[in-house]
Amino acid sequence: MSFTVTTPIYYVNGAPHLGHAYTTIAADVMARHHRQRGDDVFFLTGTDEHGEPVALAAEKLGVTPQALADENAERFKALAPQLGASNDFFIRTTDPEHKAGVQRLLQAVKDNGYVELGRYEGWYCPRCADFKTENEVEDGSKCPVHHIELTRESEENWFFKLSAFQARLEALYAEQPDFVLPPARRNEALAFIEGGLQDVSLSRGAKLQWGVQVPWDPAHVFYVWFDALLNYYTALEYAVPGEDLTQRFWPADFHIVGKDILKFHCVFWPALLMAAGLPVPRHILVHGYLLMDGEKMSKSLGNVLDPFAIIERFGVDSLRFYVLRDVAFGGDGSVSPAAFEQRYETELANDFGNLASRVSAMVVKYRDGAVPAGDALELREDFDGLAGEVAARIDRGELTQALEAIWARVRRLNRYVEEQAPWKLAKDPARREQLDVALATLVEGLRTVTVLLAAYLPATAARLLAALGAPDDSWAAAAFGAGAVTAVDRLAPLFPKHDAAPA
Ligand code: ME8
Repeated sequence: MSFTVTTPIYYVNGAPHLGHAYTTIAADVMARHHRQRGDDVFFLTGTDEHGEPVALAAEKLGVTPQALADENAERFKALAPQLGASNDFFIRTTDPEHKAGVQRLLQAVKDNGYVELGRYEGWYCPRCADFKTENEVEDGSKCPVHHIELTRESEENWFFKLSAFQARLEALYAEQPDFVLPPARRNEALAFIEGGLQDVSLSRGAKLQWGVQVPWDPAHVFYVWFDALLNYYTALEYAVPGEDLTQRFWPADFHIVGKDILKFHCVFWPALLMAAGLPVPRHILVHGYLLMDGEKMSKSLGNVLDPFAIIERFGVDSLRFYVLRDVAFGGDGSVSPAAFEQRYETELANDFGNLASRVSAMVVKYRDGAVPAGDALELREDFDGLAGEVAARIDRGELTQALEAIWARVRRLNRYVEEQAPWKLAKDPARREQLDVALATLVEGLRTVTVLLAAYLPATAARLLAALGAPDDSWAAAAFGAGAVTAVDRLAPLFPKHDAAPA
């Protein structure tokens, strides 16, 4: 089976922050999970380089948009490996192949009869690059995302006939009830559609030159959102030189996006694909905001928390874990250095790290590192169906719930240590067999949760599985009882304690 997952392509008007890292981490968990299942995976991320958000930021800095794009695209490109992200390609919308693809696909949309000339009159947010409808406006004339005064635009434009897709979009939502996930976001998107669709600007005229030229009207560039959305498709045409991956990887399985760009992905995007005669994606997975002091982090608000500082001090896996654990994926949630530290100490260092250290130390102490053989294992019923549940939850975009299902077993294993008290069993020669069973159960339980956690904590899982001599992290190996660890060494702490709060 093939599996395609994408992040939004990020604007290069500023540096990457935790909000961007969040979506990239979520997409990476899905990509890694599907590789574990043996799927043929394509994971795409990249940068959105045209339009007003970038042109205005460059103007402010006194540099050309291209220079700003070149500088910041490098920073976003470097972010992916720093997050442990296993993306297969990094697209930049200034790539000549992408630009040619945009021109070809939008020409097809026009040839199919879905483009006409019109005049736009209304509100516009230059930071969102979004033409706001009256009911999207805050306090009469402000952007609900950036809280800045919107501009009043009146411009002759090419329009995309979005209104022609009202019925087809309603049918799509009826036939594919999980097209948008989670269900609350689906209802929001559907309500927008049912509220009545208006045609939308497809191009910008004289006011903006930084974009992909409209082939049938060279004085215009395409409105940045149409250029940007098409990245998900054009990337497949040139990610591998000389090969067209569209047959293999289109339609995408999951586009993961923040709720700020729901309208573009859940409404414009499927309509645009229909207009171009292309299949629509299987799912749009919409998550909420990471909040600091109750406000969405964003480059333009300037209240950013630096993911790099956390990675440097605590390791990348702890950041991946924290953001997917502390905020239920889909909803909004506050993040803070104090909450990070709390999760790190109590869950990574204590629940999981200590479990691994204790189990390995006990096998070394009581059995000279040899794991008792035989398949007399306890806790089978606690692990029964777990891998299936985790996979099913990830397939519904429930990344936090899947992680919680695994973590419940980490806690179960810790309780089992207390129940069994191997240090007492070891003192009683008559209970030698029970000690064997307890140690074998703990090693197998530890191995199983580690395989299940590999998509979330890839570096830690690889290290731990290697130390257990059981590097197989395929989904078959995620079944309790599937492994055969024969020996363990004493492990160094997986998540060392830190004294001071993170920067
Ligand atoms: O919108 N909490 O780019 P962008 C959670 N170029 N996620 C956040 C976040 C926060 N505080 N801040 C940002 C654009 N994000 C367009 C997208 S796609 C064809 C074009 C994440 O740089 C989240 O995924 O403003 C959000 O949707 C995205 O970054 C916006 O990034």
